[in-house]
Amino acid sequence: MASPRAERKKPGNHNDFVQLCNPHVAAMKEDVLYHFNLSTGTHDFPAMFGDVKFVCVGGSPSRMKAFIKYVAVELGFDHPGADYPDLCESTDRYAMFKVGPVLSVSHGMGIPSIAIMLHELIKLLYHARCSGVTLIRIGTSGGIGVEPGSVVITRQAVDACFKQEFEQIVLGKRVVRNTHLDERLVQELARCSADLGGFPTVVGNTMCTLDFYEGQGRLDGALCSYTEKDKQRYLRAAYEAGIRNIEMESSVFAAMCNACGLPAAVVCVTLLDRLQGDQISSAHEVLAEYEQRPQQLVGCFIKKRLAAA
Ligand code: R2B
Ligand code: URA
Repeated sequence: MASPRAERKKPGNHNDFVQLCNPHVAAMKEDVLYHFNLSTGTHDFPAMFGDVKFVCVGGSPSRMKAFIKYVAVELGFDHPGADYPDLCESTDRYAMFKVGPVLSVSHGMGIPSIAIMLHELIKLLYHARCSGVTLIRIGTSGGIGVEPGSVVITRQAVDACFKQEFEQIVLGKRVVRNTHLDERLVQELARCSADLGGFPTVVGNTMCTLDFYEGQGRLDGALCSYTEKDKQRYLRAAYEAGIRNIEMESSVFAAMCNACGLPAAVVCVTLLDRLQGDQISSAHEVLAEYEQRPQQLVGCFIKKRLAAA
């Protein structure tokens, strides 16, 4: 097994400039961030993004636009009717919005989609000479043994075998990266949840899978190779391993942020309890309200951090 060299920089602090784990980029005359439709040759990254301190990422473009609108009002940067242009013009691969020190970026579904976005996002922060940046993924998930609508703050991102690692094939070899997340952020976010009240929040492990259906032990996909009993056994073993929710991006998010020394956190709401079923069938308004919960928690966190700065 190949081990990544020179990774796992010390955790960032507020004077840390964003660094890459790739010596080749510094030597490039121009860097085209293809999926953002942004380039160092055509855009002034330090002017556009140099003041970014908080980057929030989430699956859907509309949710990330709603987040920037919410946070702009919450932090007193703007009025409720303000609109925000998508900074990734002429591409719909990802969407990006900014207000003050907060950047909000969509990443699509699954590990490959978020990984591509994160390569370009971390390079963007590096080219912009950003320092003291915190990254938070806000999203949805399936809960295990928790009330639907609960927010899970991830302590450890684990794979489908409950291991705290992210494996990728690089040049034909297995590379395994650590999925360490920042414990201080976990505690800060948990305190925000206590301050906010209003919805249940738990700190627990998050399982990251490659698929929504069989990969998460669902019985309702187009394929299913196991029984209800097998599914229950697996999900209960996951619960015993401290896993409280399942989603599809946390492991590579944690691994990439960790390798680049960026403090990172994952905050996901649970849409259902997977011990009780597989289908997400709650009313649209119920799900829409659930989806606002991670936004509220992270809005509160940013507000407190800015007040303390
Ligand atoms: C949560 O929800 C999506 C699947 O519905 C996926 O992106 C995830 O992690
Ligand atoms: N997202 C997931 O990945 N799984 C769920 O069950 C719900 C949302």
